[in-house]
Amino acid sequence: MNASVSPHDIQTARRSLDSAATVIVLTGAGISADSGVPTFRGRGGLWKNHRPEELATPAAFARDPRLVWEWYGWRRALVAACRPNEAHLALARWAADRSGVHLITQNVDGLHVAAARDAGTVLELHGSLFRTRCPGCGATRESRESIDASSESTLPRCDRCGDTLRPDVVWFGEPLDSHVLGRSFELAEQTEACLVVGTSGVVQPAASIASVAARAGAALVEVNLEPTPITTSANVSLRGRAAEIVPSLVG
Ligand code: BV8
Ligand code: ZN
Repeated sequence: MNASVSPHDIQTARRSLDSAATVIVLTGAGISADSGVPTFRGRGGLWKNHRPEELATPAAFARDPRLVWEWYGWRRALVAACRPNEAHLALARWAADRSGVHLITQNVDGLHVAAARDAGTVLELHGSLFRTRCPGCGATRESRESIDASSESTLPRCDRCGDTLRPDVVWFGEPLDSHVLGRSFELAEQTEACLVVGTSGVVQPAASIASVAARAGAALVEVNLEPTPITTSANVSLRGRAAEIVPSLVG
């Protein structure tokens, strides 16, 4: 364990999590950093000098579907070579071994699903890199093949209606799936503890899940390399890498 995390803080955090009948775990890109997945706002967050907020939008896809698919194809290939790390695995074991643990992720890398005993227990707020959706007929399907973004004519097409498919992720300016979001806030209202791992707490409405839980009286434990807007509401904020700290908190 790195020096900046005191054993006392770990014990305080463990006590809050173990004594809670229900715990929600909200994760962001930071939990996957130790698997080699670049975060959004960290050093690796840029791609060919494009910021995620520029490319992860309906307008960008309408303007240049080839460029957007080039970015998602690059991310899909990169993430396909990544494996769940000790933080994903410890949370999966914890959710399987005790009742009342609910995993809510902002990530689209599928690593929590890959680690989970029961994939259905993971709420993916922003969709998945490995699913496509058809703007024309709404068909969604699992999709892990590599993307040929060399021209618009080689982009993935719907086998039902022929429209150009899009990644089944939530872009900026798009609403989140109402069931997933509604279930997440319902859990946040009633949970006794909330563990927040590796998110900058910038993207809404996801980041509000933590503040709703804290306002509803939940004990809030944060794991991050740096302070975030969530830190001020946390009972304990542990400074360090998720893959190092999370296994010492759960199970
Ligand atoms: C909505 C999928 C309404 C795509 C993502 C102005 C204009 C337009 C919109 C807005 C606006 N102001 C606010 C908004 C709303 C907007 C928003 O929040 N914008 C932000 C930028 C201010 N939100 C939306 O648009 C949402 N939709 O509001 O719709 C609506 C309602 C009805 C009808 C119509 C519309 C949709 C937001 C979803 C966007 N999609 N992803 C894709 O991935 O390509 S968000 C994207 O950011 C990822 O999902 C990512 O997970 C998420 C959040 O980022 P983080 O996960 O926190 O990652 P980040 O890199 O920021 O931070 C990493 C953290 O980890 C850091 O703190 C770092 O210190 C830490 N860390 C790093 N390494 C480690 C670590 N911690 C521990 N261990 C380590 N090793
Ligand atoms: Zn279609």
